Amino acid sequence: MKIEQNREQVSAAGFKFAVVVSRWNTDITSRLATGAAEALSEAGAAVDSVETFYVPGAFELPVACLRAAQSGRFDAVIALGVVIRGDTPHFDYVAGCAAEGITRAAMTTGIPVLFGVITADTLEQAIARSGEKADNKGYEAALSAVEMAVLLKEMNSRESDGSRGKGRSHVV
Ligand code: INI
Repeated sequence: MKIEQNREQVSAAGFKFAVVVSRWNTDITSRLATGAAEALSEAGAAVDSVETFYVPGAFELPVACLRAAQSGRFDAVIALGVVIRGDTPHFDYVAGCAAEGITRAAMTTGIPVLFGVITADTLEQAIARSGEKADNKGYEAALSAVEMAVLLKEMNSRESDGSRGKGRSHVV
């Protein structure tokens, strides 16, 4: 059974975002950064509400994302990178550590840290996933960042309203 998921139109106005970009394979990651910026702008994020940080490679994304998430200055952090499979197990280490570390940054801080990292077998696949709009992993991750920022704000406000347990089964 296929479950259809329609993304709600949510506004990024009033939220702050950190975008952490890996410089490894800059041709691709700069396209991801452009896609993320486009999605945030379309969602209504102010230009000065987005800060961008650069790291050498995807392996370094987790510590920079953790720092951004810990700072208390951002409602969501967007990690962007590309890891392309070679003939060595390096791919598995870099991609695995990036995924695990990014997850841990979110789970230890409670701040959404979005996984805008392409893991591809070939450069061609990576190029295809750094195209326009929905074909751009940065664009997609940024839309998810906005959605998560809105969701957590809503969850926080319901909690402070004391509306827990009043029979609402889901938040959005
Ligand atoms: N970093 C990437 O972001 N993508 C890769 O494909 C990649 N490969 O294949 O090696 C890569 N390696 C560098 C790594 O992220 C670290 O920067 C480096 O190991 C220093 O810690």
